[in-house]
Amino acid sequence: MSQAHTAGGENHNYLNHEKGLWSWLTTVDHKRIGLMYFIAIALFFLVGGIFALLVRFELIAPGKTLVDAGTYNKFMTLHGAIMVFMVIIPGIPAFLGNFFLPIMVGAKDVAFPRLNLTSWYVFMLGAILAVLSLTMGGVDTGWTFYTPYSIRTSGGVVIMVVGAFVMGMSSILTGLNFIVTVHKLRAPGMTMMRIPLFVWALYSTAIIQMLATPVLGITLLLLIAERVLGVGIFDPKLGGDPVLFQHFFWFYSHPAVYIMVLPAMGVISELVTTFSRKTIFGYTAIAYSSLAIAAVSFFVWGHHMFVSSQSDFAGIMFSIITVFVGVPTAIKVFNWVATMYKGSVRLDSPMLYALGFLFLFSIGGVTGIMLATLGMNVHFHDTYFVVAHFHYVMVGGVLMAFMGGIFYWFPKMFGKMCHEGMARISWAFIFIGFNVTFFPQFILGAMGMPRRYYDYIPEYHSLNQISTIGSWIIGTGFLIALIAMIHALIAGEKASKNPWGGKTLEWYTDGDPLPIHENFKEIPVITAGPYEYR
Ligand code: HEM
Ligand SMILES: [Cu+2]
Repeated sequence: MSQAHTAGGENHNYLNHEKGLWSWLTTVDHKRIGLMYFIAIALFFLVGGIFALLVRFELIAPGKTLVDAGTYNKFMTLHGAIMVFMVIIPGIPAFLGNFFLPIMVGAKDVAFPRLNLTSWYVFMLGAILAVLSLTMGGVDTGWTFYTPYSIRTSGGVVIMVVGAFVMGMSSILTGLNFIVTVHKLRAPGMTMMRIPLFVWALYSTAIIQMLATPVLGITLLLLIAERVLGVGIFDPKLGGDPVLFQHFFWFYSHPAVYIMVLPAMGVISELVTTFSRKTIFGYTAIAYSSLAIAAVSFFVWGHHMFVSSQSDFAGIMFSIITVFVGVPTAIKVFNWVATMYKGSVRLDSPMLYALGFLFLFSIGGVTGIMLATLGMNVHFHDTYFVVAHFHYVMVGGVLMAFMGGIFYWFPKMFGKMCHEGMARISWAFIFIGFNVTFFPQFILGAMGMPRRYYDYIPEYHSLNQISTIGSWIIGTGFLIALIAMIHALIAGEKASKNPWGGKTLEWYTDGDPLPIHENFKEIPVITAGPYEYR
């Protein structure tokens, strides 16, 4: 790429160097593929969000409000499956990771650009299959597909499970691409201890994606074999063991929660340094704690099965090991807070989202420790306490970081600034709405309200009402964020090359403000660590 400007004098960048829909559908540019994931994931988030609002609306009062119990179960399953497999798991890595990981290590693209495009198509295929289950009578098992119910119930279980399997393949391919890119395409001088912490986080995530996802794949195939061919693996009626399914499922799905949260932590490391104007505190500790979390995450799955006939000894061991996951996590939180300490903290919208993450994720983490404590789990298991816990980590944590990351990198991706006022208002609605929705669920859970139920006793009415009203406030917040982004694309102020004063390589690409097709005219030579503020 020898020219920075095309003949017309127009700024030459990755968005305009080729035009037309076909050029997008066949692109191997990691930046464009990242944006294609963004569009798909935003759409799925809208669908998953609508089902969430429907579920919450049904629960505004005891008895029937909107739909019957069978339909409620299908809405709830679709909400969970879409949010987990189609939004939170792919979200940060496939979109922000694809766009920024190569740039941040000083590469022109990922290691296997065509495989990267293939991953997008595989993901879309899986997602479409999963949603098609709606036309085949829906799925009412919950997103965990527990046996033996999932073997026996009618509806589109098979097609949704095939969809999840196919999306898993996509996840593995993306992980593979990231690992090879980090090892093989770092710019000269970019040692492993100089890669940005977002890259460390994606790298650790990719290891989990590659090691854990095949286990889910096998489990789902066995489930299909049993449903379609009657092979007796999980259903006791056929001579199988239903608890085996839970072991298989959580052997993937607990590490999967770190596929969700490690990238979010990576985003937070970037935001906290940039908006504190200070070199990150404890770079090495944060980098290694990501690897530590990835490793320990494989040994704690049994904390989902304390009351499923697991032996007492296994329960005690899983309880102890789970509490240890809190250590590397706490190390990160400590380092972020230490970075802010005596920094010159600026509360721009991405940083507000980062602080939202810190606050809400900590609540999610500490209630996780409570759930991991054997004696408490017996009371809290399968109650709304668990629902509140995982929403605090997945929405209050991961989604907050995702939003912060989008607002942070928006000017680099689109060359336009979002209206700061609108972005902050969206944050306020989401933050307040989130707590109004989910805090009451801790209380409901402690009072004994079971999760996944369509109906409840009158004693739970008022807290459920509050929770449903909260869901409307969050919905409004995301709508405002969407409007802020569309407004920025149409009428936003032109961004400068580095509006927040970031120090990592993506702020120093060639092209102004958008990166050129190949990111850098000449591959940069790195002489210092990623966050050198003086
Ligand atoms: C880091 C991000 C985390 C995410 C995304 C996450 C997500 C989840 C999800 C989705 C569930 C419910 C599973 C279901 O549908 O049955 C769950 C339950 C649970 N989580 Fe987490 N979690 C996270 C962190 C933690 C931590 C740090 C701990 C403890 C140290 C923890 C302990 C538990 C326990 C014990 C349960 C089982 C509760 C029960 O069903 O009785 N989690 N989590
Ligand atoms: Cu778990």
